[in-house]
Formats: sequence, structure tokens, C-alpha cells
Amino acid sequence: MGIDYAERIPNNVELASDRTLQRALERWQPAFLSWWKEMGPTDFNAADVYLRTAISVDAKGWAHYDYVRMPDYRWGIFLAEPEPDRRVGFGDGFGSPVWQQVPGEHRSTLRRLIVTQGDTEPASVEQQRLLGHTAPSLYDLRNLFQVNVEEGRHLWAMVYLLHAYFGRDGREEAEELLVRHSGDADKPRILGTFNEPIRDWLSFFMFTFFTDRDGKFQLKSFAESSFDPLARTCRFMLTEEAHHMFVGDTGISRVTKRTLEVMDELGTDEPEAVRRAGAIDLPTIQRYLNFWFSSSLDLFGSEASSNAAAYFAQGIKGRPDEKKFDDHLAREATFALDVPADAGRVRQDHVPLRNAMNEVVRNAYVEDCARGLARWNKLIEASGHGFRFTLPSTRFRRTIGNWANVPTDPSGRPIARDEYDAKLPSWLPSDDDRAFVASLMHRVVEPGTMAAWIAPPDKGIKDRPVDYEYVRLA
Ligand code: BYC
Ligand code: FE
Ligand code: FE
Repeated sequence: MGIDYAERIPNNVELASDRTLQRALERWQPAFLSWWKEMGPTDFNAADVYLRTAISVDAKGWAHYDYVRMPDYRWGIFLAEPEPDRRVGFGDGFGSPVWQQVPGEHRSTLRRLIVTQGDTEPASVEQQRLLGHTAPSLYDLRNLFQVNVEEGRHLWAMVYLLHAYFGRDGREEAEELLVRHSGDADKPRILGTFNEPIRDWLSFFMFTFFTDRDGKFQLKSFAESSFDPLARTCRFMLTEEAHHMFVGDTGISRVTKRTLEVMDELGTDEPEAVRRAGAIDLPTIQRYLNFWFSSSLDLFGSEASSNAAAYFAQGIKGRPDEKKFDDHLAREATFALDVPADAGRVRQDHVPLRNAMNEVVRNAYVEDCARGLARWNKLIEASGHGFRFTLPSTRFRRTIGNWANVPTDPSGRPIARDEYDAKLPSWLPSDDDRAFVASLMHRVVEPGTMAAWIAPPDKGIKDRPVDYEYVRLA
């Protein structure tokens, strides 16, 4: 099942054999392109960008690299190869054959989940649309655009499912995905984090580290789904997703590295001195981290969720890497949850494991995030400084779930509302922090040159040197 680039819509799903579906998607395509030209990185439509494009769905060697103008990017529909005789891997239907069509009773649930997933993809492109103007290097500019075109492709992935499996409802939902916009007062994006503005590159790196990583875990959960086309779509999306998180992880490493160099040159870690020297002090980075981590935690939903229990029971949405668990039915097991109790105390509740699936996924996510922090902290440790990045507690600054609107400090200790209100500005980026970071955001376009607040990457893209002209600006 090769990818057919002779088609107007590149695909490996034999689109040409289903004329009705093909025509419907060909009608959606111009709407997508006009959305891209209006809500995407519009000011760079004429730039030639060194981008990767999928040419097969093999785990290895699926990518082709070349200069492309973004509006000419070949967005298409690529599903991972089917697994022969695949069986339902969890829930009440464990062991029965997976579904190639949507079972009638799960139709509205599946549609809602696919729409929610699909909504985040264009949302992120909208959030990032102006960052190109302040890119710290051509290398970074190219990475931004790579992420943007692939999020556009992820939208295609979900729109394909909506069109192919959900009839008229699906086509209507596909249109709505281009009508809601990030931060729009009347028609915002569905999930909170996707309405937060991303105004500077520190936020972009935090977003690709923390929020794209929610994508990784949600996609891994869907990769287990009994609805096989969804599972296969998500399996291929995950191969693209790895680069997005790489951008965030190495971005924050490079900012940290530069800050450490400045601290060593100055012989001080005093934030004001670091700032005067044009680098971002570590406490400011921590405050950005607190913001994006806590916002992204909400994306996993409530700790105890009857929705999540139903998704699991019905075989719709599993746990990431479901195979590594022993009990795929989760009928008897319970899960211990810390919940807020009266007078600032914490109580333990035991809920059926199925109801706690959001929390199971969130915990796996937190562990994955912690690995990134450990890498950044190694850099700090190696340079002999005492500062360490920390992940706030999953109770901190939540707006969804048991801890929603419960005032706690970053370590998760419940505190009085007054104290919380007074201290919150010191835990999150202040207006002053944001203004300072904004003051550093100037576009650098000389190949190989980096803005003064970020270290160069260790290596370039696809064996190209760091000073390669990754974007030819028009
Ligand atoms: N903001 O029972 P609950 C990505 C809603 S990121 C606003 O706890 P459930 C990407 C919830 O919808 C991956 N509303 O929720 C990253 C529900 O509403 P209804 C995105 C929220 O259903 C970067 C209600 O609260 N993929 O790909 O167990 C760049 C009760 O909640 C939020 C997905 O999210 C929130 N944060 O789980 C580009 C996968 N959280 O139904 C791309 C699809 C919850 O009562 N979505 N609500 O109206 C899902 O699996 C589930 O909808 C959720 C929520 C995990 C989000
Ligand atoms: Fe995505
Ligand atoms: Fe992504």
C-alpha cells in the first residue's frame, strides 16, 4: 500500500476506488486550503522550506526531504499497515475481531472523540501562526513550519475518518473544524489549552514539550482502539509526533544551556543580571513550565470519569501500551485517588479502575514529562549550579477534575484562597516576565546564526549542517 502522489489527495487508502468519498474530500480540500491561507503561517506562504513529506508508512525511512512552499505541501491520508487478524485488546469485547466499520451504538461517542482530537490540530496551527516573525534561527523557523504542516495533516487524518465513516454528520463536523478558532470569543476550540495564546518561542517550546505530549498519550490510547481505522491512523500520526516533542525538548535544553553559559560568564545566577545579559533566567523558565504543564494536565479529563469508563468498557479508547498491562478487562480492580476534603485536608477515595483511566494516562504522561526535566537538570548540575526544574503537583492550578479550583501551592499542598491569590503571580509568568521574554523575540535569518537567548542545536536536520539555509525567505 504505497502512497499515491499522482492523486489530488495523496493517500494510501485507495481513495480512487470510492468516488463518493473522494468527491466529498475534494470538496473539503479547498476549504482547508483557504483556512491555511487565512489562519496558518500566512506571511510565509512564498518561502521555500526544507520539509519532510511522508512517502511510505514504514516506521523506518518514510520521509522525503525537500524545499516546499507550505501551501503546496502534499497533505494526505496515511494509515499504518493493517495488522492481520487484529483483535479487541481491552474492555468487555476483549478478544473479538476489531471493527472495520463503526458499530451503530458507538457512533456518537466515536464521532465526538474524533472531533475533539481533530479540533486540537488546526487549533495549534492558529496558536502558532505569528511565531515565524520572531524565529531565533532558520533552523527553528523550519522546525516550526514542519510542526505546522504536520498538524495540518493530522487534521486531514481525522477529517478522513469523519467523511469515510460518519456520513452527513461527519461531513458537517469536518466543516466545523475549520470554523472554530483558537481563542475565538464566539466559537473557540474545544479544549482549554488550545485557546491559550502562544506569543513567544519559550511558550512554543513549552507547548511542543507539554501539550504535544498530551497528543502522544491520547494517540497511543486511540492506537489501541477496536475501531481499526482510528487505530491505524493514530499509529502513523505518532511517528510524526515524535519530532514535535523533540522540538520542545531540545528547544528548552538549548535555552537552558545558553542561560547557563551566561551565568558562568557573569559568575552569578542573579535573574536580573542574567536578563541584562540577554538570556532567560531559570526561574522564569520554571514559571513558563508551571503554566503549560498545569494547563496540559487538564487535557486528560477528570480523575474519575464515567465517560472514560465507558470508552474502556466498549473498547473505544484504551490505555497507552495496553499490552504491557496484565488485566485488560479491569472489571474488579480499583484505583486510589487523592481528593480534596474539608478544611484543607486530603482524603483517599477508591474508584473502579475503569473510571480512573484518565488518571492512569495522566500518570504515564507525568512520568514521561519528568524524564525531560531530568535531562535539563543534568545540564544544570553539570555546570555546578544548584537550581533544579521541578514539575508542579498534578493538583496545582487545575480547572478540570477533583482539584479544579482548589487552591494549592505548586507542591500540591492545599492552602487558603487568599494565600493562593497572593502567590499565584509568583508561580506563573508575570506580565513583566512575558514582556521581558517578548523583548528578546527578534527574527534571526542569517543561516547558522542563533538569537542570543538560545544555544545552537547539536546537529541539523537530516544530516544537513546547522548553518544550512533551512528556509529560503521570499
Ligand atoms: N478543556 O469526563 P471528563 C493533540 C470536558 S492533544 C475543556 O473528565 P473525558 C495536539 C470533556 O470533553 C490530544 N473541556 O472527560 C497537541 C467533557 O465534556 P462533555 C487531544 C474539557 O471525556 C498539540 C467534560 O469536560 N486529543 O493532539 O473522560 C498540538 C467532562 O470531562 C477538558 C484528545 O483530547 C479541557 N481540558 O475526557 C496539536 C483525545 N477536559 O463530554 C495536537 C480526545 C475535559 O461532558 N478526547 N473536558 O461535554 C478525549 O479523549 C476526551 O474528550 C478527554 C476528556 C480526554 C479530553
Ligand atoms: Fe497532531
Ligand atoms: Fe503534534
